[in-house]
Order: sequence, then C-alpha cells, then structure tokens
Amino acid sequence: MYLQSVHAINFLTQYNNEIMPFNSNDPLTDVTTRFHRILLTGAGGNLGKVLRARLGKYADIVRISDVATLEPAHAQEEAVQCDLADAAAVRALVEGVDAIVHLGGVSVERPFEEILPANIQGTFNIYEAARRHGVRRVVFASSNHVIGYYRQGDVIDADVPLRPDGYYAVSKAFGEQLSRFYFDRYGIETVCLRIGFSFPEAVDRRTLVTWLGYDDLEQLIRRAIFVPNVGHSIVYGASANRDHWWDNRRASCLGFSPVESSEQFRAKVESTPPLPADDLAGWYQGGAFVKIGPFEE
Ligand code: 15L
Repeated sequence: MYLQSVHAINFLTQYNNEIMPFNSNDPLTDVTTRFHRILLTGAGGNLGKVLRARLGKYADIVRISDVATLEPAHAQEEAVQCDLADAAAVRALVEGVDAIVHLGGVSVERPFEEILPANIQGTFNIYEAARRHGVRRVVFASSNHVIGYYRQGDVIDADVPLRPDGYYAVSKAFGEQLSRFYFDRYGIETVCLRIGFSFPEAVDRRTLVTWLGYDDLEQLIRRAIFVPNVGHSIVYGASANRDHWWDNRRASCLGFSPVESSEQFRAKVESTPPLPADDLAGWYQGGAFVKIGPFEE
C-alpha cells in the first residue's frame, strides 16, 4: 500500500498528472506493442467482437470474458464466462493479466437497477482486482454520453464539466472518476475513451460527426494500452470526420491519428429528411438518449 502511494506521488511529480505533450515523434516509437496476456471484458458485445478479432496482434494470450456465453475460444484465447458484479469471479478473471480493456457492462440506456450491478459494481470490481493483482494499465470504455447534454455544434474538450444524459452515462462518469481515484491512490494508469458511434456505418446526421471506424478504434485501443506514461487520461473516440464537436488534443498526444472518415456515408444520410426542429435528439450531442426514460413511475 505504502509503495503504491509513493509510486503515485512520484508519478504525479514527474508527469503532472496528465499525458505529457509529446513532440511530433510517435510515442510508440521503440515501444514493444505486445503483452503476454490482455483481458478483454464485454467480449461478446458489439465492440467486444470487433476487438476480439484484432487484439491477438498485441498479446500472446487474449483472455476474453462476458456474462453471456462466448463463441468457443480460438488458439491464443482464454474464454471466461464472468458476471462483473461477482467480486470473487472478477478477482479470478484479472489474475495474471498485463492490461485490461474494460468494455463490459450494459452499453445502452436502461433502468438504474440494470445499470448498477454490471456498470458500477462491476467497474469497481475490475479496479479492485487490478489493484490486488498489480495490473498497471486499464483502458476504460467510457462514452460520449457523459457529455450528452452539450448542444450539437458546441466544440468541447475533455476538461469540460460532465453533463451525462442518463443512467448509463452516469455509470460511465462513475468509471471515469473511479479510475481517476485508482490512479491518484495506487498509480494504476487508465485511458478513458469517450467512444462516439462505433458501428460499420454512420446512420444519421449526428453519427456523421461522432462516427468511429473500426480501424481507428483499434488504433486508439492499441495506443491506450501501450503508450507509456499516460497517467489518467480522457480522450474522445471519433474518426477524421468532416465535422467535429470534440477537441481531441489529448488523443493526438497519444499519437492517435485517425485515418477513416464518415464522408463515405454522407450522401446516403443526407438523402433522408432531417429531424423536426423540435426533436431533442437533434439538439444534444447524446442524440436520442436524452429522450429515453423515465423508467420509474
Ligand atoms: C454508446 O455509448 C452506445 O454504447 C452505443 O450503442 C451508441 O449508442 C453510441 O453511444 C452513440 O452515442 O451513438
């Protein structure tokens, strides 16, 4: 415990608590981008499946987990069915890993009772297990919904006050703050990725701005795992789209340089009618999430 705290203090002194501005050199130059074992939680979800197919380049073994039954493990994989709300199971899940890519949990807006166990208790269990097993790096899949109540067209950076647009978003804000605490107290480094819309295609005017292609997602994850001295960092995950709502200078400090763009989907999207002017989904960055709920009576 004492040593961990000293580590954090040394780290803060040395790195001022943020990603240092790198010069134009790629921060991964001379860095080996391979670990022995990486844990991927939420491996059965949308992005989990995408990353499952790609993380093998970066680890001898990818331990994949999900609460749902996974496709059988390939060579180089260890598949573990795990409920993130089960602290003992998560402790066993995390043993022996070099880094964690934490996507697990509910990924859409749902009643609080559904968000609480997987997203809040589950993320706590992941960090506690990381502390106990000495894991030094976590990549936390946050979401653009933590800033969902900023207006579309406003350009914001990663330092603006959070404006979550629902319980799911609040759980991601919790994960951002929890990871901050685990860095300050224990020196566990985290890159929080405020992922935009990461699907095969942008589907509407909002997602033309927030789209993150899978190659850019992979690049971001690789950098979030391996760039040295990230401390506790928050970056937005969007491709090199024509329009931007997010000032992503922190991501470029990671050396993140997106190569994809949503322009390829523009003609199709713009051939559909825009949302009516009074539709809140067209006002806020979180889109239709601001219209979901209340779930309670
Ligand atoms: C998210 O956080 C969700 O996980 C994803 O399903 C999309 O809804 C995305 O945000 C979005 O903002 O469109």
